[in-house]
Amino acid sequence: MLAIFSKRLLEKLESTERIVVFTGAGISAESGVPTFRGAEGLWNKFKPEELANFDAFLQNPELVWEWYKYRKTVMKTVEPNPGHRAIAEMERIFPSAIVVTQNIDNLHRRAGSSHVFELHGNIDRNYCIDCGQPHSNDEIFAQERAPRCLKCGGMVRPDVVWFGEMLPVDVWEESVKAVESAEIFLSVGTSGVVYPAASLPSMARRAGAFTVEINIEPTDLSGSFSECIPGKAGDILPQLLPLCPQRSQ
Ligand code: BJW
Ligand code: ZN
Repeated sequence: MLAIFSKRLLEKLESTERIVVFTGAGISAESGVPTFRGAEGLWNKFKPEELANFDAFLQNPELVWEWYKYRKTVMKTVEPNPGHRAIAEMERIFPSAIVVTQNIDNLHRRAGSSHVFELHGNIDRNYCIDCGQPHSNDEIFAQERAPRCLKCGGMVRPDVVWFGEMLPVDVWEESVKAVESAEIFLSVGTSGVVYPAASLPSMARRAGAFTVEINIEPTDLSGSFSECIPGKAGDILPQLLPLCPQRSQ
């Protein structure tokens, strides 16, 4: 579908150096990674409170690991899509472009983005909750049941951020710094319901950024953006790219 971009956005792009792209599960939907919420969301089938918090993990590690092993397997088979690639391309136009993502799927890095802040961890990493020993996915998959630490026998968990857990402090602080100095802030494919990540768009706007939401449907946060562009990330972003300054010269 042909996207129409506002004059205001195109003018902003002409004069901008600092751009932050904030992403959620929607950017990876077109790669075949299920989103969390919505009609096709993961949590129509699984309850978040059963799976994405530490107490649930302690009570039912087998169930939680079944879910994560399934998702690790899915993520091995998927590839970055045109949305991820367009964001990576932006680095050629805006060398200081930063991606702040809630996703744990590695697809931004695999698409070529080099400045990626992962707010909710990374599904490729695992660690022992007792001694901190990292464990590779091969070590995880070699164990049929919920994996145990090869060093101390403790429980191993995926290195992702569950409800009630702090985001990695350094990643959060760097993200806030980038967001507060952004001139353009693009929010792509997130429902904006999970905090503190969902506070970043309003933080950007308060600090003076021109903020844009790209989503297939309105979100709780839509009213707080400078403008909203309805549509799929993989459609909209590749159309926006050639309109960025250096590429049109
Ligand atoms: C497309 C598209 C296409 C589709 N193109 N678009 C009460 C009030 C306020 C806050 C709280 C509260 N009670 C608890 C809290 C805090 C809690 C929270 O926010 N809860 C709310 C749900 C109420 N937050 C936390 O606990 C966080 N930590 C924290 O606050 O620490 C401080 C603290 C410490 C101690 C005690 C208390 C507080 C941690 C949050 C961790 C979130 N973790 C997860 C799981 C990660 C691991 C894993 O993947 O397994 O992160 S939850 C899940 O949601 C995941 C995501 O990153 C996150 C956000 O989801 P996202 O990306 O927005 O996906 P969806 O599915 O929701 O949306 C997809 C969107 O894409 C939709 O809008 C579609 O329309 C769109 N879309 N296709 C464009 N092609
Ligand atoms: Zn251990």
